[in-house]
Amino acid sequence: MSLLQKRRVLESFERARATKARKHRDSLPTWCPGCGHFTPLQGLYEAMETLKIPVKDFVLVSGIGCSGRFPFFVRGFGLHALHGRAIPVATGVKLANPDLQVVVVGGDGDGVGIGGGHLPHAARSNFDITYLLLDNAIYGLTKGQTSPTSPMGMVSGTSPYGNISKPLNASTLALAYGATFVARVFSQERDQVTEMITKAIAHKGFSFLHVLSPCVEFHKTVTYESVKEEVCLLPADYNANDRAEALVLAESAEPVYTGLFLEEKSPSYHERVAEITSKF
Ligand SMILES: Cc1ncc(C[n+]2csc(CCOP(=O)(O)OP(=O)(O)O)c2C)c(N)n1
Ligand code: SF4
Ligand SMILES: [Mg+2]
Repeated sequence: MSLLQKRRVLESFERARATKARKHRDSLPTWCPGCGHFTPLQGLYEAMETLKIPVKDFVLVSGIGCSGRFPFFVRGFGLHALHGRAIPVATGVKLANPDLQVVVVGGDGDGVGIGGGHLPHAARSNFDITYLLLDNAIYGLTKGQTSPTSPMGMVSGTSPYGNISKPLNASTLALAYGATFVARVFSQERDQVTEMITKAIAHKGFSFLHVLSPCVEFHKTVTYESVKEEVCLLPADYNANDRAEALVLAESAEPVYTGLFLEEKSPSYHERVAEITSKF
C-alpha cells in the first residue's frame, strides 16, 4: 500500500469520525485501502445526515461485486441481491411501499453488463429511486476481468490480447434511456461526490449517478492519476435542462466531463399509478 493510498483511507475515516455522519456507519468497510468506493460510501453517510433520512425509511439495494458490499457498511435496511438484479428488487421495494427512500448501488459489471437490461426500464418509467453506479472499468470482486466499460486494448485474463470491444458510457446510456437526473463524478473529488449523492437522493424520479471509482488493486491503466488527467468540470454556464446537449457533453472523451448533465421534472412511476388508482 503506497503512502498516498494510506492517506486516502485515513482521511476517509477521519472525516467519518469528525462528522455526525458516523452514526450511519455499520461495520467497517472491507475494501482494499484506497479503493474508489470509499468516497461514495462517505458521501452517502453525509447525504443521509443532510437529508435527515430516518433509518427506518431507508433501503439500500445492491447487486454483487465489491460495490455490492455497500449495504453491509451502512446502518439501515439493506438487500444484497443477485448479480445484475438489484434494480428489479429495488423497484419491487418501492412499489410495495412508495414512502421508502430507495438507493441502488452496483458496479459497471453489475449495472451495465449482466444487469444492463434493467436500467432502461427503471429509467424510462421514472421510478423514484437513486442508482449509484460505481464504475472502475473492471470486475473488481472476481479479480480483474474486462468489463463493459473497460477501455479498448485493456489486457486481462478475459482479454489476453487486449480488449477489442468499445466501452459503454454509462452516463450516455442513462440519458438515452430517459433518466430524469444524470450526473457524473470522480471518486477523488469528495465534496463533489457528496453534493451529487445528496442531490440525486433529493431528486423526485429516477436519478443516476455515474461515479468514476478506480480499482487500485487490479486496474493497471484506469487509475486515480489517469482519470484525473481526463476529467474536467462541466462549463460553469451549462444549464442541465437540455437532454440533447447533455448527451453531447456526456459522450465527450476529451475531456471527460463531470457534474450534473440533466435534471428534469416529470411525474414518477408511483405518482402515475396513484393518479390511475384515484379514479376507482
Ligand atoms: C450470475 C453471476 N455471474 C457471475 C458472477 C461472478 N461475479 C461476481 S461479482 C462479478 C463482477 C463484479 O464487477 P462489478 O459489477 O464491476 O463490481 P466491482 O467488483 O468492480 O465493484 C462477477 C462476474 C456471479 N456472482 N453471479
Ligand atoms: S478489488 Fe478493487 S474494487 Fe475491489 S475492493 Fe479492492 S480496490 Fe476496490
Ligand atoms: Mg467494476
